[in-house]
Amino acid sequence: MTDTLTPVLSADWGTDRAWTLKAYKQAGGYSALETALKMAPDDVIAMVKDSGLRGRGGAGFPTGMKWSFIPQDNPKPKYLVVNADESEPGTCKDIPLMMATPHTLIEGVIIAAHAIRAKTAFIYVRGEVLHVVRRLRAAAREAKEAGYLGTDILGSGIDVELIIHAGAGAYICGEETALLDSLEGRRGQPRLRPPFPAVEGLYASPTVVNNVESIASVPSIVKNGIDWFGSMGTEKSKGYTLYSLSGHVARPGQYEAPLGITLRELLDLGGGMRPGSELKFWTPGGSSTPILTAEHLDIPLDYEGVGAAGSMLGTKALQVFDQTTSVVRCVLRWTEFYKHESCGKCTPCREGTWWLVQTLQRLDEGQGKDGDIELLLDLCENILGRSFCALGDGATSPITSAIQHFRSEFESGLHTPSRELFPPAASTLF
Ligand code: L3W
Ligand code: SF4
Repeated sequence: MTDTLTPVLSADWGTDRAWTLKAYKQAGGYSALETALKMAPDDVIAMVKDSGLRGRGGAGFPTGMKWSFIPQDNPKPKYLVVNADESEPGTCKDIPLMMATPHTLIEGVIIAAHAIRAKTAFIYVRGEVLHVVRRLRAAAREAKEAGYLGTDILGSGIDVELIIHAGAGAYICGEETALLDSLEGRRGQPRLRPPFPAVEGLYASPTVVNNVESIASVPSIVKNGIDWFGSMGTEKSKGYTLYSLSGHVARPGQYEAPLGITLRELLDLGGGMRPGSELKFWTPGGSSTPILTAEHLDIPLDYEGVGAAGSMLGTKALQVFDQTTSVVRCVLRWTEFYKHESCGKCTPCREGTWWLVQTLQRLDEGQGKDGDIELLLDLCENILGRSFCALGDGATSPITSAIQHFRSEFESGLHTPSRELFPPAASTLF
């Protein structure tokens, strides 16, 4: 099955000192930039649009289309902001990418900035990962000294300054408008959309916000062409992508494979479930996407296939759980995370996540009250679609889907603690 892997972004992760400019150039790095700088900005946008590249941060929005929304008749400066605030539970693809080959991202940044005519670009990095900030800053220095950043890049007359910004460690700052508030020096809280950032973003100027993996995918498209990119993946979800496989699997880690691969195939690549483990439930994209079960092992991992199964592809963070895992406890852990990370701006999420945790705690302790399952569903109904941003909606996904697939475990919470049904000693995760 190993021929199913399509290492592109991860191709050089094992190379000696892959993060240096020297190693990157030896692997053909920055040749795509040279090509792109000779292209008209609109032609770069058209190429990315025609490639079918979709945002890799969770929503799958077409990247080239987002770039084309930047109003070029607006006299304000244009900005490119890379969302490197990777915090979705289970998601661990952008950080390894930035650590292993930061120049892939920087090359993508310069090409994207050229396309949207931005002279200033930012990479907003999750605050907890200072090692990533240092690595990116060192790579940006190298790139600048080599003439890839700054003024008159490679004699093209094009200028791009890159600023690496460290956040302060809040999950909500991965929401694009909260990220922009934070970058402007304010407390990170989501803004009302529309206007979308493409029209009114950083400093009320047109701004493209893209995920690390989306921008890092651009050089390979410029270098190898759209037919090459489209030869992988499915009709509507083209290309390859990084899947983060974790949990009760034999070899957790990053697997770069085409969109549309199934979990069964990915598990084969990851050595299968751990000895003695049977698949009980899994999430396709972090904890904000509804959980799926063993029934869904053969759905294509693309935006359409996962959507049709009642979930979302999200960040492609596949967390796999076996029969020793208590669904109630797992969902409680995720909900505690959302309660902690709720920014507090809107009532349904701020108050609702608090109530969800209280109720789930009772069920986890085997002290649930009659009507607690209905209470959970009612709370979720009042959060979903009534919250200001996707965090509130995401908090409801694991709960409603878990009740749908494992209602009897929640019913057991009316009298039996999870730890008795699923002794922690038997599980290697909780
Ligand atoms: C201009 C329009 N731009 C949409 C842009 C919009 C954004 C992109 C997608 O949430 C999901 C969320 C998490 N004119 C536009 C337009 N845009 N219409 O397109 O927008 P949207 O609203 O569909 O999604 P989003 O707000 O970007 C992302 C889910 O991902 N998720 C969490 C991810 C967390 C991380 C992390 O920790 N790093 O990635 C996991 O599933 O729940 O549903 O740029 O401006 N008419
Ligand atoms: Fe803040 Fe939650 Fe409301 Fe989003 S849904 S604005 S995180 S309180």
